[in-house]
Amino acid sequence: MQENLKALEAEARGDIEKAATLEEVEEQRVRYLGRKGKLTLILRGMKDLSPVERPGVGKLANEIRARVEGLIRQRMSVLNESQKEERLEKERIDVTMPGVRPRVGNKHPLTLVLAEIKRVFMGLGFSVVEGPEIESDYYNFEALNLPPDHPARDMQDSFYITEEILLRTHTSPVQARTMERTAPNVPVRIICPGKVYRRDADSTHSPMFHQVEGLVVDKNITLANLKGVLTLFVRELFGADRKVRFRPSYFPFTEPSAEVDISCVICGGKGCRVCSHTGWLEILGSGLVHPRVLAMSGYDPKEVSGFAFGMGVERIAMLKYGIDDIRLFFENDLRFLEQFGTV
Ligand code: 2U9
Repeated sequence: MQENLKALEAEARGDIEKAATLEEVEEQRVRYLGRKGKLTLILRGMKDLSPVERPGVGKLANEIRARVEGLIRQRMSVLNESQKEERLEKERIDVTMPGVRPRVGNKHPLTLVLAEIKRVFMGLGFSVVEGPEIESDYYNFEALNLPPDHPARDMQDSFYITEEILLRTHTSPVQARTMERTAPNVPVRIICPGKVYRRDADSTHSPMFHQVEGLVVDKNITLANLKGVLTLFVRELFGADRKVRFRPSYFPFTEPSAEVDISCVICGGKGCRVCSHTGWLEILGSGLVHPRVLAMSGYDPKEVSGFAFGMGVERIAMLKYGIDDIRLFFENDLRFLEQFGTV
């Protein structure tokens, strides 16, 4: 029995030394020390030995098991070490190689123009307020003094969802809601940017476009305040040497009303194709808030007055960058988008 054990130890030693990989060492561990391993079976057979033999054989078998376990550990650590070298060799990188430059995007021209518009008005103390794109007939039309038979309410011009609910056709309902919330004696000084929707589509009209509208309500607001603020705004956006002209107009929500023109950005006022040979470009609508609109939102028109204005962001961007087709903003053609600076 003792001879058998010694022979088994020699056999295990040879097998373990021959193992060339960690997997092969594991195979040998199972072969000798596993649940049905050769040494395990011998240890398990001890109970059949005579009480005289048992202590000597048992001691030897346990010593051999400890030595075989040691051999296995040792072989594993040797192989581990040499395989680590191989692994590190495979992972070697050349840190002097040039890197892969990530593609950097740039802001959409409408985002750039909107940021510029906000910057000017925030500098003048205006707050930015946003509101829902799905509106009720009341806030989109009625609160703005557009009577039920007004042509702007036509199904042909607006996207109706139900008889009473539609996609807003301007951001004016945001101002109406703000006035209603703050009346009767809190001053208002806000701009309202956002998407608006009209049933219109050609090179200068898109069914969805962006507006910024503004509203100031306080004691003693006059046409002089309107002219001062809008002249400053226009010169900030288009340059200090732009001429500005206020031309009488009509909107249901303002009285009096005025459209704002700037000297043509292309020809400087001499007359060209872009300004239809007038020397002027229309960029804004404006006016003093109609007393009925103030009253409907809870203000007393005898106590306060206000001015309001509105502009199309696409139109401003087209004039600023010399873009001749509004659809370019929404086609996402990189050849177009990449021409505008990163910020
Ligand atoms: C309230 C009171 C008054 C908003 C105004 C304009 C003039 C205007 C157009 C410009 C080009 C719309 O995008 S566009 O087609 N807007 O001319 N908008 S005054 O007046 C208001 C709004 C809300 C409560």
